Amino acid sequence: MRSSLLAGIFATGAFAQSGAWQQCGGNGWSGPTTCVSGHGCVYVNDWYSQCQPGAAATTLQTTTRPTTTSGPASTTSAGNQPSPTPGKFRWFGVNQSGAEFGQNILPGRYGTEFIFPSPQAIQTLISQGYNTFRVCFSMERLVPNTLTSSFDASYLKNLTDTINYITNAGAYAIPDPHNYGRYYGNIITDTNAFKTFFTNFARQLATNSRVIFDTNNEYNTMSQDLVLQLNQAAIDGIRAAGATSQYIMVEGNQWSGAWSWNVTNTNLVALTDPQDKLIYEMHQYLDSDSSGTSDACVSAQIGVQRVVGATAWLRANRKLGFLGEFAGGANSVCQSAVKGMLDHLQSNSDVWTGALWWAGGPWWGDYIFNFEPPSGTGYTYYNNLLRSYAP
Ligand SMILES: *[C@@H]1O[C@H](CO)[C@@H](O)[C@H](O)[C@H]1NC(C)=O
Ligand SMILES: *[C@@H]1O[C@H](CO)[C@@H](O)[C@H](O)[C@H]1NC(C)=O
Ligand SMILES: CC(=O)N[C@H]1CO[C@H](CO)[C@@H](O)[C@@H]1O
Repeated sequence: MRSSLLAGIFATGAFAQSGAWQQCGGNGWSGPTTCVSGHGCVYVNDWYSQCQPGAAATTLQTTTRPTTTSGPASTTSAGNQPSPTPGKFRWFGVNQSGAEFGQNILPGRYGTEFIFPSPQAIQTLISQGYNTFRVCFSMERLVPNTLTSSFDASYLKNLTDTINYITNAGAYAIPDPHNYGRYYGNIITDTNAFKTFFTNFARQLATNSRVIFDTNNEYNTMSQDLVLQLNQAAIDGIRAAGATSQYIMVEGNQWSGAWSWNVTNTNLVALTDPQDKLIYEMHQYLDSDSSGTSDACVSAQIGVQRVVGATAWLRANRKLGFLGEFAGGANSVCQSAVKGMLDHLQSNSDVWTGALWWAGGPWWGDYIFNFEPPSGTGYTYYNNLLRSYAP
């Protein structure tokens, strides 16, 4: 599976040094084991060492884990934030799509326009080691009348059944209002109503400590200040429900892209949480426009290149991040790019708490990133690689 990466390195000459972010060691690696000036070869896992800027210039053994530290120094976490295990994610898994499908037909019919994730598929993924599932849903189906009105009991039950299935199995569930900061297509501007929605919703899940809240999927093309206010309203609403043990994922404007986070979403540093349990959820795809609509990746290095700015932002601002959506096509360039990105995130696990593949779910069919076992394109191509990052 690393054939293209090997070919790429050999093209530069067998005795050359590896470049920034390139591989420099690992089980079975026979390429260069030293790095270009200013970079050190850092052990990531038994199969992969990487040239990272500023790291002590060392050549590590390729097969055994060094007894010295493998992860970066832990410099950022504070308060109630998860204590990081160097080189390990806390949350790693798959988006579960289905209940938000058919967004143009509301409320739509169960089994026709939308569906809930399959417990059997989730169980298979848990048995592969994945421990986190983001369960997408539609706010219009949950509260059909207004943001502050009562829930559709049947949709709520199906959603909470899915969440409870996941958490009873010992994994984490992230209920995701897949609404892009909108309700029936209109940008949500009533922050009080948004807060009330979250108070009502969080009350349903307040005692489940394996739930992680997500304020909304991919705010975009809206006021940056409004994104700040909506996230803050959601945080305040969740805490007002007495849901105080759970982490809350906040998302940014412009589809929450990691590649532009340090330019677009810097105002979100001002979000506050009395429980100090905020996680900045970003998304990143590796095609030319980062939209995740093509199975072609820009290059084998694009994964790392698109997230390093976010890593620096998180560290500089003493925040924690989570890559809530990522994917790549079933080809060797994307595989190298995905691997490089995940290795980077994992080796910066003092600020990156985990990542989720986009996406599993019963209705993806021949979708380029389908992670539904047993035969989804993404699952068959990427499961062996991805499960090596499971906590
Ligand atoms: C909930 O799921 C049941 C099947 O378990 C289905 O009959 C029902 O229509 C669903 N309702 C909604 C609103 O999803
Ligand atoms: C933002 O991040 C990108 C890469 O993700 C980086 O190229 C750029 O220099 C960063 N810009 C700032 C202002 O930090
Ligand atoms: C990048 C990507 O695949 N995004 C999709 C997420 O799922 C929603 C609906 O489930 C789609 O509308 C997005 O295009």
